[in-house]
Amino acid sequence: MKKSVIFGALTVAGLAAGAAAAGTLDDVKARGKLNCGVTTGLVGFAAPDANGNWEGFDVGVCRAVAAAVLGDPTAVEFVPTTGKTRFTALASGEIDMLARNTTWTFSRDVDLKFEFTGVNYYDGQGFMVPAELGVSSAKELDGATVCIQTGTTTELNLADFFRANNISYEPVPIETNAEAQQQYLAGACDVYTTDASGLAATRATFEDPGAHVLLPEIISKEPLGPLVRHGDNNWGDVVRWTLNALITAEELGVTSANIGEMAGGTNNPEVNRLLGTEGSLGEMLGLSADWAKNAVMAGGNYGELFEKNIGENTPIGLARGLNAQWTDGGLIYSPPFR
Ligand SMILES: N[C@@H](CCC(=O)N[C@@H](CS)C(=O)NCC(=O)O)C(=O)O
Repeated sequence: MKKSVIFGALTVAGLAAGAAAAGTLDDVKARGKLNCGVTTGLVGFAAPDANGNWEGFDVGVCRAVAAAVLGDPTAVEFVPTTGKTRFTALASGEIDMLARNTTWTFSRDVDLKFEFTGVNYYDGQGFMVPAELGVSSAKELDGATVCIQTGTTTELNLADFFRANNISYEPVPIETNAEAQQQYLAGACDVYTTDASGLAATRATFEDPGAHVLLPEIISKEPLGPLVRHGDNNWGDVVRWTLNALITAEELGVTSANIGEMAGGTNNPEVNRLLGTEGSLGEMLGLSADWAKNAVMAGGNYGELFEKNIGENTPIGLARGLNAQWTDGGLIYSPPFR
C-alpha cells in the first residue's frame, strides 16, 4: 500500500516535469475549449443534471474561467476525475485546471508541483453515521468500519485522528462518492468520513436525510480550491484572478443582475477597473477588457454561486460560515484590483 502511494507520487511528479511547458492560455484559446477536471459527481459541487449539463459550485469556477478566456461559459469539456486520477490528469496535460474540492497541502504544491490559485471553499473533515447507531462523538468510534475515499487527505487525517485518540478502525476503501454512498447506505461501513461539505451534499441526496447525523468533530483544515501545473505562471494568474474577480464582484455589489448596467461605467473606480471600463487589467492577463464581466455573467459572483448551488436555501443547506466575505467576518478575501 505504502509502496503504491510513493510510486503514484513519483509518477505524477515525473509527468509534471514533462508537461510544465508554458502556454496553456494559448492552448485553450487555440482549442476554443477549456478542459476542466471535476469530480465524478458530487451534487452541489459538480454533477451533470438530467440533460447532462454539468452544474455546481466547482463547475461554476470552470465556467467562469472559460467565459474569461473564451467569452463563452459553455466552452468547457468537463473531465470527471476521482481522488486518485485527478493529479495525473492535471500533470499529464489532459486537463488545463482542476476544480474538484481539492485540498491545498504542502506536498501537493511542493512535491507534486501544482499551484493552488486560491480557495473557493474553506472546509474541514467530518463524520456521518446513521442516527440509529446512537453515536454522538467521533471519539466513540473505536472499532468502527469507515468508508474512505482513496487518494485523499481524508485517508491521512483519519489515520492521524484515530492514532491520536488511541482508538482503532477498519477502513473500507472506495473510489468515488457514489460508491461511498452506496456502501454506506448498504451498511458496508458504520461511518462515512470526508469533507463536511461533501457529507452535507451526500446526505441531501438520501431518501431520509434525517436518519443520518453529522458528528460534531471537524478533524482537519481542508482549504479547497482550483489548481494548475507549476511552471505556467501566466495561466496560473488567469485562474487566480478569475476566482478573485468573482470574490471582488460580491464584495463590490456587482451581481449578474446589475452587471449590464455597471459595465456602462460607475463612479467606483475599482468596479470600473474590474469590469474593464477603466485601466487595462484584461490586457495584462492576455485577455479582453471585459474578461471579468464575462466571468461574473457566467454564473454570478462568488456569493451568487454559493447561494444557488450549496447555500442555505438549497437541499445541501450550507451556511456561509468561514466562507463569508472578510467584511462579514469570514475568510473570503481577494487582493485589490489595481
Ligand atoms: N478534499 C479532499 C477530499 C476530496 C474528495 O475526493 N472528496 C470526495 C468525497 S466529497 C469527492 O469529491 N468525491 C467525488 C467523486 O468521487 O468524484 C482531498 O482533496 O483529498
